[in-house]
Amino acid sequence: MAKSKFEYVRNFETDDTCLRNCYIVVRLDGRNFHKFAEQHNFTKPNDNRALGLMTRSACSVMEELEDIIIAYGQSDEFSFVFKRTSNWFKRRASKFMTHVASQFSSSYVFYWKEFFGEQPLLYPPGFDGRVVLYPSNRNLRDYLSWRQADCHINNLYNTVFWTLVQRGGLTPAQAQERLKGTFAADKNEILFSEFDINYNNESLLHRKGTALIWEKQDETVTKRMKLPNEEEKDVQVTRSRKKVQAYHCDIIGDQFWEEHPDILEDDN
Ligand code: DGT
Ligand code: MG
Ligand code: MG
Ligand code: MG
Ligand code: MG
Repeated sequence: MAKSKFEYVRNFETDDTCLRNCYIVVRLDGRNFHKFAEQHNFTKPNDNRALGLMTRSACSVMEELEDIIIAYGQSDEFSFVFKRTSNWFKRRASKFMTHVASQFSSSYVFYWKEFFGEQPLLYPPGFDGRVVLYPSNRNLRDYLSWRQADCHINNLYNTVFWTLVQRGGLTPAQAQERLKGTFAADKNEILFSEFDINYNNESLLHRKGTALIWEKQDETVTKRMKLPNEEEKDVQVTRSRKKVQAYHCDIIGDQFWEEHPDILEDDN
């Protein structure tokens, strides 16, 4: 094909190929969700409709895009981990980031009503994205541990804060003052001794966030079959299908990884 004299502009594109052998992580975060949550009457500290919609959108990303082995989400963020051998879009960072962000954002709007019902979506939400590469299984696990530790720290704080406000009758400013300089043990103690709440019995979804992985599931369907020289008949056919499965459990310790040895590829 003849080239136009404009073709040279292509050379202005920069190379953003992700280093080989590394896990490619795309993390999305809701843009200005402090305001978005207020405007859409999210319950405090956790809104299960909002968390459900985030997870539904993340499932769509896993199902529609290639090579995602695990995703982890909490609050208004979700991280997607692509397998280290992925060669999707020749490992171009911008393709990964933009496909994840746009698939997630359109799903968030598309599935809004399924979760929020009569609560209208007042304006189009947006999500920022970034790409980070992790060269070893240890680094990748530490990344996911970092996000889950963040979930724990924020959720413990928010749980005590809103309990002090909603049940303790403190103003937000007073609750903030009360919690200044407190450690995790102090927060647990406030919940337990003043409100009879054992933090460890609070919902796992809120304390641990959501990990999405692929799992094989047997699916049995009835098929009408016609064999040569035989009558047509119904036959049960079982096949194994990969499905996205959600977990709300600890992913910092070894147990989760030992129970799901297929998620990570060997380091060497
Ligand atoms: P950004 O990310 O810099 O554009 O700004 P934000 O406002 O999104 O800040 P970020 O991402 O650090 O914090 C997430 C905000 O979203 C935080 O203000 C609380 C809000 N949020 C997330 N999930 C829930 C929820 O389930 N309930 C309520 N009430 N708020 C939530
Ligand atoms: Mg932020
Ligand atoms: Mg945000
Ligand atoms: Mg956030
Ligand atoms: Mg195109």
